[in-house]
Amino acid sequence: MSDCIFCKIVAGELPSKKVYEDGEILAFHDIQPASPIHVLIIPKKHIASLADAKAEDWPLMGQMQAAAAQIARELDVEESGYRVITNIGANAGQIVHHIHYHLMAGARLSPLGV
Ligand code: IU
Repeated sequence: MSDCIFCKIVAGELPSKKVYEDGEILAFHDIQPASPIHVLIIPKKHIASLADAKAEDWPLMGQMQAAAAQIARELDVEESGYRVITNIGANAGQIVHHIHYHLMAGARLSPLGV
């Protein structure tokens, strides 16, 4: 999508601090980290949110989760623990409408909730 900021990052039109890349997936440090380690894992394909993923996209969603686990190992937070979440829609606070998993680690994270 031409006006999507994450598609521009995928295309190399905007910079990112890359931590992982393969044919379908890109992961980079969040520009405004909410935890000491805060990485975003995105598909190169534009999908607005988990709610917009089609049956054909489920393998890709699995690949993103596998990438999250691999990145956590590489960043050495597997043992201390980490969180992988995706926000969907307004109530969850989704700002960027290109699906992304947040990988958060490096400190004791606050409980999920309101
Ligand atoms: P959200 O789940 O849509 O709320 O998360 C969007 C995240 O994308 C948020 O943590 C932003 O700091 C982050 N981000 C970024 O890393 N680079 C950008 O250019 C923009 C947002 I816009």
